[in-house]
Amino acid sequence: MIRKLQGLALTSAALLMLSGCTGWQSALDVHGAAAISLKQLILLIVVICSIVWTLVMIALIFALWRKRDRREQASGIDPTTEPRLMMTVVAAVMATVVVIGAFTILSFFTTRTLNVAGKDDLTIKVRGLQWWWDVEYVGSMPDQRFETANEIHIPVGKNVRLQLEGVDVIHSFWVPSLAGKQDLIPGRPNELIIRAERAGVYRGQCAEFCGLQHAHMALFVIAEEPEAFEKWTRLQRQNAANSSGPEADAGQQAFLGKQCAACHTIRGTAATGTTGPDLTHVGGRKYIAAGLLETTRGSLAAWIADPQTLKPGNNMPMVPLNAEELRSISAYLAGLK
Ligand code: HEC
Ligand SMILES: [Cu+2]
Repeated sequence: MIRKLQGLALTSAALLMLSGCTGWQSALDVHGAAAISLKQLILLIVVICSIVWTLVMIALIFALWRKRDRREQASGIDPTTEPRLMMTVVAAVMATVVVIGAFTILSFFTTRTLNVAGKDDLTIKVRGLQWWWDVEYVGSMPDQRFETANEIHIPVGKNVRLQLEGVDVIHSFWVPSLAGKQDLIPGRPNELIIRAERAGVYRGQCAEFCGLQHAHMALFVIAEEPEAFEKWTRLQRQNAANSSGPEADAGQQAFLGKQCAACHTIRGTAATGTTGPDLTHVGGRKYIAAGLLETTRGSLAAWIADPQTLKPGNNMPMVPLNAEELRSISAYLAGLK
């Protein structure tokens, strides 16, 4: 009975671990150029190391076996086998040097393919803050510039240069299906080129412990066909939608009248704060609070009513609102598509 239970526990633990290898956030489920070459490298290293391990184990068992056969012979080293022993040791040392040398060369060339000196089609600035991602599309003209948060749209098959910088502490940008990790360090800009080979939503996560809500610092890369991407950028460049209806109007008034506007920007209104995410098109994003909640009118209301219970320690204070204000503000923000 206990055996059975142990077996069951082991199997389910193994399955649980393996289930981490697929899905929208896995270094083994790859859809980006960099992630593909990293996966090839790691598979190659695992296969070669497995072969080496098996050979060593066979040699060890063989040696133990022979020793048992000869235990009766009291003699020490047999002079006839000594040269052979020497040869074996030299061969093993050489094989080790060759394998490690090959790994070094392969890693070097793989790292070169991740080179940020390559050509890019689009540049995006990504700033890491406790505990969300500020995303700025730079563009060649000032009117092409816009900001969003926690969600990066990119066109499929294009090289996208990410300029990464930490604002408060060190964070790390990691979207396992697309590329390796890159740190965001205050005062020292880093770069990373990502390219998605297939349309889809890829989840990423801050990969450097950055404080209390480090685990709630997710981001999403949405790779789209070029037309869909163009459509999205055109929409993002626009100012916030004119509030539709009396409830949203009241919501806008309440938003601008409270502290919200001191921390958040809604382009096209008097709200120009920069401490928190740009909310110009917040209703069109899949998630709020860096992957914590799916964006719905209800989750917006829950967040605004009490951000400190949902994400303790985050930098948005609880702003006292009456029920009417809470209702209208969440209606207004949900409508900002
Ligand atoms: C002191 C600055 C500050 C004030 C005041 C403030 N916020 Fe925030 N807000 C933030 C920060 C910082 C975040 C990001 C929190 C996180 O994800 O860790 C945030 C996140 C949000 C989000 C989620 C956005 C997203 O895309 O993730 C919404 C919606 C929001 N705030 C609405 C409001 C409203 C409405 C008010 C006024 C009632 C308000 N905020 C007041 C700083 C502030
Ligand atoms: Cu972080």
